[in-house]
Amino acid sequence: MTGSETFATFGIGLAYGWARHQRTARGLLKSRIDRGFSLPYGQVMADLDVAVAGAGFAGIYAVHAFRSAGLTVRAFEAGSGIGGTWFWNRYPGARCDVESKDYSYSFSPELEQDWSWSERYPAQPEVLRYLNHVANRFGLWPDIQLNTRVTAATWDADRAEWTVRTDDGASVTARFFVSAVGCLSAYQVPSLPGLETFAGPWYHTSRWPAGGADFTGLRVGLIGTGSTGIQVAPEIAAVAEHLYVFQRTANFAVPNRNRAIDPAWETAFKADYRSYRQQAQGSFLGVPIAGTGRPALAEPPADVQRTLMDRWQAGGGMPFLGAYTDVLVDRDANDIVAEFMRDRIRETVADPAVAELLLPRAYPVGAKRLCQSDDYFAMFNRPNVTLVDIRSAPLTSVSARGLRTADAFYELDALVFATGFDAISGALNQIDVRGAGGVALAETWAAGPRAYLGVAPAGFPNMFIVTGPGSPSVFSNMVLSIEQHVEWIRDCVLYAGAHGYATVQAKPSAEDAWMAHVTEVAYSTLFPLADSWYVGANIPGKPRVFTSYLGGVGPYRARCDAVAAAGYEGFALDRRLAMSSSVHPQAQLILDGIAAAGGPPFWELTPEQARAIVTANNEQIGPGPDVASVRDVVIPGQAGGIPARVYSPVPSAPGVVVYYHGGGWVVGSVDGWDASVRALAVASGCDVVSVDYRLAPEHAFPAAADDAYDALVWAAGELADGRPVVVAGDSAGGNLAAVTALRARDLGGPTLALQLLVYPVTDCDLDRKSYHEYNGREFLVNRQDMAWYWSLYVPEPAVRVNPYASPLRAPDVSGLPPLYLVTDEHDPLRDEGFAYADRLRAARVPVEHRHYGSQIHGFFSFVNLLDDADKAVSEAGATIRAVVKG
Ligand code: NA7
Repeated sequence: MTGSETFATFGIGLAYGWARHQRTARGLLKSRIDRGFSLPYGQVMADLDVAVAGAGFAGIYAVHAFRSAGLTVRAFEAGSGIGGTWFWNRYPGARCDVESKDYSYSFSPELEQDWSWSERYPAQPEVLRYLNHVANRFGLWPDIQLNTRVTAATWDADRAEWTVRTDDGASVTARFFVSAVGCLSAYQVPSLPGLETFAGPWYHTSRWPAGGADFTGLRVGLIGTGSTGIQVAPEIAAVAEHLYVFQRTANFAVPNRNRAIDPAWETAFKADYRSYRQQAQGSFLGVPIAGTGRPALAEPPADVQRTLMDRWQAGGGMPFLGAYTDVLVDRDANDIVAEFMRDRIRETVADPAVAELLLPRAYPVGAKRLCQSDDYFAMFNRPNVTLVDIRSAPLTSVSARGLRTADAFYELDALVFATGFDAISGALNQIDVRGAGGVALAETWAAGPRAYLGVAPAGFPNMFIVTGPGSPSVFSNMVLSIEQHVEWIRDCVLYAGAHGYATVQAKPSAEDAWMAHVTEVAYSTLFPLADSWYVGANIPGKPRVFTSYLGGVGPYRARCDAVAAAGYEGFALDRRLAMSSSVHPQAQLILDGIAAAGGPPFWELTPEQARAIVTANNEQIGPGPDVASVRDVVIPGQAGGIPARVYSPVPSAPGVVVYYHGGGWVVGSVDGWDASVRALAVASGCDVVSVDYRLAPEHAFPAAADDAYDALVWAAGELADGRPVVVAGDSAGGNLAAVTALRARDLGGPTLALQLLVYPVTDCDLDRKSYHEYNGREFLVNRQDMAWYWSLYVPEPAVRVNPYASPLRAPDVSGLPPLYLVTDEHDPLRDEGFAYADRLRAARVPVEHRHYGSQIHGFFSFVNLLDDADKAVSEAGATIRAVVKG
């Protein structure tokens, strides 16, 4: 501490400090503290641990997985129901192209046994029923907020938390932000001139009216012949007077051979569901497909035709394309399969001219999503269906009565757009996501979306994307990939908590390397050859980048697991806050006061002079809150009576806190710490004994430590009388509390419920980084002050390594009481606090750590002056309350 006569500007601090004091710190407590030590680190009290955008398959499971891990979570969903893409895509004929036995959660063996699918390929209503069943079964509704669209998410580096804003005008803070908005959520309607003038109704398949649309007797124009268009077309053709299918690109489609699930088959299959799921996890697509394992080009052509026909008859895209190993990497092999499929179209469609138009030739089969349908091609044999080629004569405009192409006009009563999505990045780019330095995600992704391992975008700390760009996502069984991502993210969040990291962020170099790998793998296949939504080609102006990982689900999972096992390789994990250089304005007022007062530094004063300054300064804090009783006692110590003051907030408090004030073992006093100790008594609801231990240099080490221990023995015996006991202290007092906890363990002394250490001195090494950061700088305590204090408390340097002076040096810290650690950023003692937490964690001692990123050494005592002091005392008190209640 620099030697000012008083804090010159405390007058200002005092004026508003009093006003704040009226509302007390007690109201600041939130539910988090009730969970005791489930979260070992949290420098701020964010509203949530995890905020999730979206409640489709990913968001629903995220709620369950995070919550089951003891984290607080809320998912915000724009829809009036859960289900995401399965909520919105309720057009007739909507059906999953992955089998129901695969396209379902695997996390709960009970769930997979209880639920019965009715069909091989589930239709949209059944998928939605399933998801609602899951939400009901696992009681997820309280943590899902419907009808609420996430509009913005902003990273706050000072607090290491996200502020997530929603379209109802509300906002919530969360330590982690998880996007579960899905890969195919942002639908696109082509900009056709005159669409607004169309007299009839028009629909996009992805925003289908909940009540359905009636096309009976209407002339309907359908634009789009991808998976969706192919599914909806036969449904419309069945009721419409006439259906015009406007085709820009002819697509491949395999039969579904959809059928009802046979109960006997189901029973047999479910008997070994677990091992099936395991196979799926290690498979290429997230579905165990039995391929031949051979290249088509190495097989006799007749055998290839037979195999393809067998699989065509069996139905399903994955087994068909997965028959041979070279179909998606060798154009000649691909051509064999493509020609086989064209033959099937020729066989099915009666009119050769129409068949010819339907033959896909523009891209290798599989390089666009392979469509599945049992009745699409046959539909063109109906007299009320017309195929319109808009490749040769493109759509030009819409008028009130219909659609105009370059060479004709089509009179229409209704229009249906099955024109797809701004895939992978579209939905996330609709949210104003701002990461480190306020940089927008959309800006970062201007050249194409990217994320390390497809899950963590560099520059966006504590943000994860479920099935993001660079992950297998749409090239896999989405449900399985969603589960893998959510579980990986959950484990990463827990790891950060367990190791005291405030932030987790992908390193740009790791992201670059990963995306280069993603690109390299993609370009070893035929996929980039198609103008597909996979590469963003369907959205005008979108950069053409292939952003899905084609290395396979199993290898990808292994890579993710290896990254985690290596301590999250490629991620920067940081204990402190990113923008830690700024001092809180309230604390700055205090520092300004010291600077304005001038005067010699502490270490040039005598201890008496320094004590006089501390006493005068602390008087500026003002009185603490009233308590039921205060009494001065003298504790019998081995070296004589130890004065102490007992604060009782209520007549019969549930526990006892033995408190050791700070002041470098030299300058502190019970009187000087009166306000903050009162506040702690009120916040904890416990009796607090503030110990007037002997000071140095009159009484050098181990006098203070001996008094501290004697006071504990007295408090635990005489005062507590069976009630739980906690030791606590700040700065040098934190040292005494830590040492007392060590001694109690070593000597078989009183059992402690908790040790509350506030920016404690844990080691005599004055060369840690934080000591050099605060070397000679104008802060309440700097490196020179600490050297001076040590020289008075333990004059002989060789003795300072004694664990009862430097508890960090204790050979063994296991079996110590749980630690609640408070640290601050602008503090030479910062790093030794972190080091102590690390050591205790490594010894499996429960640790909860709150770090105040903009605070200064000593802040905990300035209860009337600093909001953070009120908050810190309040949080610590609440933890003590929880601990003593058991
Ligand atoms: P897709 O597969 O992107 O299909 C969209 C269709 O719409 C496709 O035929 C497009 O033709 C056509 N389209 C898109 N824009 C236009 C314009 N401006 N004019 C004419 N035609 C256009 O979307 P889906 O909804 O079918 O399927 C998306 C995924 O959902 C699917 O892959 C499955 O994974 C589930 P194009 O081929 O671009 O010439």
